[in-house]
Amino acid sequence: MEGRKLNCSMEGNINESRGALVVLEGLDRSGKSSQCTRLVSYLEGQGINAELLRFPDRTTSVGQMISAYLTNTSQLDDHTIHLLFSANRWEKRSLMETKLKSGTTLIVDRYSYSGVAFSSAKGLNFEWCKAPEIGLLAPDLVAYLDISPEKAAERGGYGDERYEKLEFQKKVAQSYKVLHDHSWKVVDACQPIEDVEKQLQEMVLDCVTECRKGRPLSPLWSI
Ligand code: DGP
Repeated sequence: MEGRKLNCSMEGNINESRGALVVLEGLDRSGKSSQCTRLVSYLEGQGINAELLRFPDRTTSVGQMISAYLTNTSQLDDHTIHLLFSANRWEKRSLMETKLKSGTTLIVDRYSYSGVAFSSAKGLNFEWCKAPEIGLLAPDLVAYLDISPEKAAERGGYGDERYEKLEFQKKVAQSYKVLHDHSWKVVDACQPIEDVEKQLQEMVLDCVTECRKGRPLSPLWSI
């Protein structure tokens, strides 16, 4: 996927078996969170060590600032909150690398792509949005749960958080279109939940097999 060049901390990892870094992306209400939970249970049932991570991780002190912003309890400049979301991923980077190298597959609910899609939807420069994400771990698989903003909005409605508005989600959908590349696996999120689940299981199993063979870890968006 992104940047095949290895940085120093990742060298020595070539051909060593490891867990897979799998990211699920999509609009709010696309079904990501349920599918992430189901995937972890499925993998565990197959005897594969797997853990669920989600970004933002609201349990850290940075995450609590993000949560206050999302729930409209605090106001922050768009650039500032962008960097906080990124910092929230950076604070987990080394733990993620350790887990992957120890053979644990990570199923991640949102990652840097959300960072760029949501902030650029507010009008921030695309390349500026990508910059703080450079050097995080590149996912082995990005699965995009594809649903139109209108259909997503019909799914039980949005909550009260800052970005859960149809007009804004339309802009996020546009940003995801610009951001996505040929390596992403696009899954039709309007299918029955079990069909989405089955497709994800197949692609994740393939990915886990590849990583067990020793696919090297690489940095995201390396320059
Ligand atoms: P979630 O917990 O997945 O519902 O995410 C909370 C909200 O934050 C959701 O509307 C998507 C948005 N979001 C997630 N990651 C980022 C990010 O890195 N940057 C920005 N600006 N928004 C994000």
